[in-house]
Amino acid sequence: MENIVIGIVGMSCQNCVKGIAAVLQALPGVERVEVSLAAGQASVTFDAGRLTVAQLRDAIESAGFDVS
Ligand code: 9UX
Repeated sequence: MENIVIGIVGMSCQNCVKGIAAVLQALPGVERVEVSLAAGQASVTFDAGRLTVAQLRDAIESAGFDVS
């Protein structure tokens, strides 16, 4: 398992946090997701054999947020 912290721009409330967490959690290969509104970032533990960091970033952007 690999862990990455991705900066997220545009989260304004806890529903944003929940939405991003749900989108990331739904990707096959994602094991653990922690999204922080205060820190503006997501910490994701994932199986690098099944998923790339680019796919994680794409999923966040598809949900309507910018990745920093
Ligand atoms: Mo809260 Mo986020 O009303 O797009 S869900 S700002």
